[in-house]
Amino acid sequence: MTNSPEEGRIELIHRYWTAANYLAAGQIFLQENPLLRSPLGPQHIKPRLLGHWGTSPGLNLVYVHLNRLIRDTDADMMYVIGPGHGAPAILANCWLEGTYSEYFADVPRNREGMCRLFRQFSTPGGVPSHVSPHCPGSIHEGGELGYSLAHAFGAAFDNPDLIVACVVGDGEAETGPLAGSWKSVDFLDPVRDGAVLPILHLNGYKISGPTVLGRTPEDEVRELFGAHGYHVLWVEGDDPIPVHRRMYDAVDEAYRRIQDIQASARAKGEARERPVWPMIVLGTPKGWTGPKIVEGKQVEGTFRSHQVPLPKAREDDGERAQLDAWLRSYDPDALFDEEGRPDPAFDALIPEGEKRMGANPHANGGSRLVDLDLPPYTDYALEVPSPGRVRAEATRRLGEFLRDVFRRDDGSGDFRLFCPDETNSNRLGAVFEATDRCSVLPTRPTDEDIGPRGRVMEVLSEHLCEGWLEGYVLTGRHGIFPCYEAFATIVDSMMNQHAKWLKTTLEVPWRKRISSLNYLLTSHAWRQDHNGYSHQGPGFIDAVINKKSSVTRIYFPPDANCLLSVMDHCLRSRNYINLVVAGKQPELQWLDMDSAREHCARGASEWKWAGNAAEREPDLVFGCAGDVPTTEAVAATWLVRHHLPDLTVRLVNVVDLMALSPPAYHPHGIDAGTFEGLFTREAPVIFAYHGYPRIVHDLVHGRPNPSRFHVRGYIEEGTTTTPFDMVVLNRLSRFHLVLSALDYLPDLGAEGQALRDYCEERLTEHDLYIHDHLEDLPEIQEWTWREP
Ligand SMILES: Cc1ncc(C[n+]2csc(CCOP(=O)(O)OP(=O)(O)O)c2C)c(N)n1
Ligand SMILES: [Mg+2]
Repeated sequence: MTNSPEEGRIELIHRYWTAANYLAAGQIFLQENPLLRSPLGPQHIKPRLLGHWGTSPGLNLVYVHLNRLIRDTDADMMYVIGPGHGAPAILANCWLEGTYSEYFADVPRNREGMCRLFRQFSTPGGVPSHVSPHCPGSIHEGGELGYSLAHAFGAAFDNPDLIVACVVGDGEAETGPLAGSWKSVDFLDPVRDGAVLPILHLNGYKISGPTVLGRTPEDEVRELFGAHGYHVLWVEGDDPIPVHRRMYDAVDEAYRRIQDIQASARAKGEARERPVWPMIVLGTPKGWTGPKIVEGKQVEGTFRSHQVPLPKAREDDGERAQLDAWLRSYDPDALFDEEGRPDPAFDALIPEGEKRMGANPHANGGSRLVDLDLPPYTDYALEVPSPGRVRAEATRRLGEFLRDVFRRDDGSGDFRLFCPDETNSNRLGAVFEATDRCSVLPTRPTDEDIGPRGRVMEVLSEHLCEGWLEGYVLTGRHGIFPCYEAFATIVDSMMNQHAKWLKTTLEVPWRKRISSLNYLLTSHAWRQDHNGYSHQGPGFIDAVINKKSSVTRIYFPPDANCLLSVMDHCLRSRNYINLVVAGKQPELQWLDMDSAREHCARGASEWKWAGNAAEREPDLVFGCAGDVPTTEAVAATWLVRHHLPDLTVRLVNVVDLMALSPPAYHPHGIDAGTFEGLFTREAPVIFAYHGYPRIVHDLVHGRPNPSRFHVRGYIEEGTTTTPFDMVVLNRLSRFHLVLSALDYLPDLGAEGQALRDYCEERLTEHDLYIHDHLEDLPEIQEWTWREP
């Protein structure tokens, strides 16, 4: 049963909404005269009219009704806005509730502050047009549509008392990631987690056309969401007061249903049956209360209200008069006092302190962040008595470390692993000794390691893994995303948006640093033994490289001990996107733990045991980054030393890819002296690289004589073939590296020619052998390092 609100309360809600609508419109149009105390002139209107009106009235409506609910129930609520282009609405509400002026003292809650609020919106030196990090209470800018619901669920995980209200645009609902996000509810444990209240904003339109759900019959929309596991509360209309009444009841009922689900599950310690969570469908006109007709065309209630409904208001007298009439229709004198302060009656709808959605601490996640309790990674050290003699699966070792991160959880529950169904395949399965895969759906006896309390979030959607993890870290927790390397590019764009968010937060002083977004790219291009060409693609590295250097780090640990050292570092770091690329297959191990730690701290170093140039300037340098390329480069070093003992050769391994770049481009770039100490000024450098080769050329631009760098990497050759054939097909094999070296060294006469012939013969032999025996030559499979 809901209590029918008193009419006075509905009236107050309506007036508050009206004030927010006025403030939203004011931000889009006005630079002066914020309260319309004089007739509107062209000089009061901004020269460039930018922003989005259409979605704003709906976002305002939701905001005031959530405020009312918080006032009545003391609920802890966050507001995630899918149509983030509706920032004028959110900024208006933050200003009304006072949080805006607390964060930005130069925008006080009076006439002067209102003028600043208007003038700064979408103007140089001002604030962006979307719900960016500058906006109090935001964890989601909503610029690129599709991720709101995933972020909302990520925020709700492990926050049992939090309700995340999430507006989903009906246009946004057409995106793949959003359409795939509804199932998140099957991973939400009502005992342990908070709740998400999705609000589908069915305003019928996107930028210039109708939306699919906007033209779908109501019963089908209800069935669709019913099947996803939601109880739909339908609020529709274009007459404000009846809509307010319905919305008032709907948020009450949604809250009551959330409380019931949680109370009953928490009393029993588990959800005995699949909970049916509430959601609201809000069907109100796009651009509601705005201009009805402009130049003979209907604007209110259509796509034409999406951006600026009166684009010529400054120069065109008719449009300006229409703007004047529109803004005055809200009657600002009745909403704000002489000094421009909001009517004190509104205080009855503003939640207290941190209960205001603009001040919710979860939305400034760094303010709640607690360091992860990590076991000493050195306890997981792999015994490496001498370099290049034992083989091990690096990720399996890491899995044991991660298992114990879960085990050390003292109940605070702030670490999760997000993975598209590949935890075992990526050889991280040890984590299942400590926790389950998470699911609240029924299980079968044949299932393994699955339950509602699991901390491994396995869902076959890279978008969801990414979106949940982002929401989780943005609200002050920690996580890791192991992913098949080739399929990380699915979330390329999401990573891009997160990088922009992180970069921007550095410009917002009150935003506290959050934990880093940690990717482990494994099952990588070189060892896709089962899957072949479709699974071979190192492109995600290139995507990360191009992001702002202040927020990106890229690591290629060559073996298990280096992987442990790197991952420990990443899990302690703040505000970065950390990309760690490491294979899962048995590979040669190079460094004991002490050497690994030192090597990783340097970012790049000479492996003196491999070369013979310790005290001399080398004639030739082999560089390498990535586990498989490292093996080839070490083997190439051996070949050169064995066949050309008079030549001096050095091997340099790079763990921290950005070490290669000049420090001006990336803070991890090693200084010129160290760079030359490794790679010399003159010697040819044959570089074996894990990904697309051009990247290394790009990174060493600005280093001495960059044209002496000759890079071998993945050149889009591949199929289901042997591991060594992969490096042969891509011309990265030890033999190709040696051949390349011979091309760039001075003529070595008969000795050089003999080595060239030897390498070519080995390549021919390889080709014949694998076609005959369907596996690599024993001397390749069993190759280990020994003194040349
Ligand atoms: C992924 C993506 N594609 C395209 C756009 C461009 N765009 C901005 S707003 C918008 C329409 C959004 O419609 P809807 O979600 O219904 O929001 P409304 O403004 O109607 O509330 C589009 C297509 C975008 N921001 N993101
Ligand atoms: Mg819409």
